[in-house]
Amino acid sequence: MMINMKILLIALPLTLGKRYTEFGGIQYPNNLGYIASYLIKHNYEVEMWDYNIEHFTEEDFAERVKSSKPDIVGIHCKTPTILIGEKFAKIIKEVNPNIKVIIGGPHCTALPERTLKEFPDFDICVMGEGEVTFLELCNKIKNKEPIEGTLGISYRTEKGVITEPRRPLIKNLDELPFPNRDLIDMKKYKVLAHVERGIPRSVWTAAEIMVSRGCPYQCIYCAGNLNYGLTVRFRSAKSVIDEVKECIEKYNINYVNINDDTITLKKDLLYEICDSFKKLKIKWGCLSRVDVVTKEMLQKMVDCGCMRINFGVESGSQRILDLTKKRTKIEQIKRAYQYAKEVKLKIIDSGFLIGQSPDETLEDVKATLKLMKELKPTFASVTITVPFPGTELNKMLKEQGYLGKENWENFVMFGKKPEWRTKYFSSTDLVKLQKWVLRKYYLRVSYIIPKLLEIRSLNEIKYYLNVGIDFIKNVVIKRTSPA
Ligand code: B12
Repeated sequence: MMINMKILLIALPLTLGKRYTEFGGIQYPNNLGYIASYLIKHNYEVEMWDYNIEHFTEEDFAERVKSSKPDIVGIHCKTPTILIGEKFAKIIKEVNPNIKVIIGGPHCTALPERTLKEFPDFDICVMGEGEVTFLELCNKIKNKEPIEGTLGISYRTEKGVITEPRRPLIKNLDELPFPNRDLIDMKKYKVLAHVERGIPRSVWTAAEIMVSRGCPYQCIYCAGNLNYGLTVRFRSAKSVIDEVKECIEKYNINYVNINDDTITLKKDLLYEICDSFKKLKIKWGCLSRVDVVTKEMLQKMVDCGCMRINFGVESGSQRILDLTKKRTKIEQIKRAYQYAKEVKLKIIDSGFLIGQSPDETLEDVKATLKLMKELKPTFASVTITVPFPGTELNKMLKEQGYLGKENWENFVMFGKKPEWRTKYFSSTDLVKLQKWVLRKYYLRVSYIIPKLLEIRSLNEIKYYLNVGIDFIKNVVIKRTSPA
């Protein structure tokens, strides 16, 4: 006889009970969406809650778990949400200690044993790609079989924590069902400011899509490749387009947000996807490195509806780009921006980092600001580089004695005081520099006036007003003492 088991999947917010600032993004949790689809395909009953879009109290949560009656709860935890994960797990165990709490995501992938030792209410950590491992775990738990030998997990035994070898990666990503988007009402994401900067949810109904998994680069601060390694696996254009068509039909989306580290790595695939986007008349945006784009490529993208690109520039100092193994040149950065402007890409968003190398000096930060002003991106995010577990930066700061307490909730890119320092900057300096660079970039007539002139609708006015207010609250007023 088939025993039905219920699986509950939970996405966590960065701060309990607090609203996000308007300049951070929230997206449908595709990671859990993928796991949900895979489980449903194998006949499990799945429920999914995203606490980024729902307000709740601890009592509400306990009540909800009581009435949902899951057998297994899977929680996605990043480093700064791991403490909230433990809080949730504790409540779950208080409701019913027999519910298995399984966590996944980049934090426990980097530190499986330590996570289980630090947080007593997690039963099992899943490392890396989760679909197959989680299904195998559910099957074993359902059949009351031992979980020993399950690849890609870490778990407690009487003899201590055991970590099994990592599971080989899924060879053909097209075999995975599309992430489930029915378990949470997609409309609920409309309450949030934007999909990404410049794409207000009041104007755009978006779906996030992943075309590939993995990144061949090894920037010292990035935790991205812990999951999928350095080999990039791509889906076929057909699979991607079928998913987009499904999103248009079912959710009436008019924007696709491609979340890959660098979709521009594979030109043929990109062009095939571009052609289909054009036929579907869908607008879209993506991330890219500066060294892989050509003018012809950007032109093609714009012709096929691309209205936003996010370049990870990181620094205006070649010395720092080299030290952090970014493998880009300042000249390539300038060229990519020149091309993007020539082809009239509507939104050029850009990431810049502070404290990305222990050796960064004030001169390097000034070079970053100088480059920002020269490139004039539509938006510039300036974040404090977080030494996430498993990254080379984490190792370097630790070895050099610059990493203080590891209070994980403070491992965020903005809004908290870092628990680390670099050779030349204290943690307070890092925050001051971040805000200084942001103010110097945004609070200029030459930035503000053209931006105001671009606004075309009431919804856009509302959006930019909210973003502006948040900027003033967080960057201008709270100059030196972050929340
Ligand atoms: C898209 C993205 C976002 C989106 C959406 C994130 C989301 N829905 O979770 C947005 C913009 C909202 C976002 C926000 C943040 N992000 Co982000 N994000 C990414 C990005 C670019 C891709 C992630 C993705 O969608 N991958 C595709 C899915 C399919 O893969 P996946 O997430 O890895 O999930 C698989 C496995 O990890 C595993 N798995 C994951 N969860 C679970 C849970 C269970 C139970 C199981 C069994 C398995 C499992 O199975 C999944 C399927 O195989 C990555 C970079 C990267 N290359 O990974 C950074 C990344 C994940 N983000 C990062 C960070 C730090 C953040 C923020 C904390 C930033 C901040 N504000 O300070 C916030 C946190 C928001 C939150 N509440 O969690 C870090 C995480 C590092 C770390 N150790 O924590 C990364 C790695 C980038 C980096 N800096 O190195 N992010």
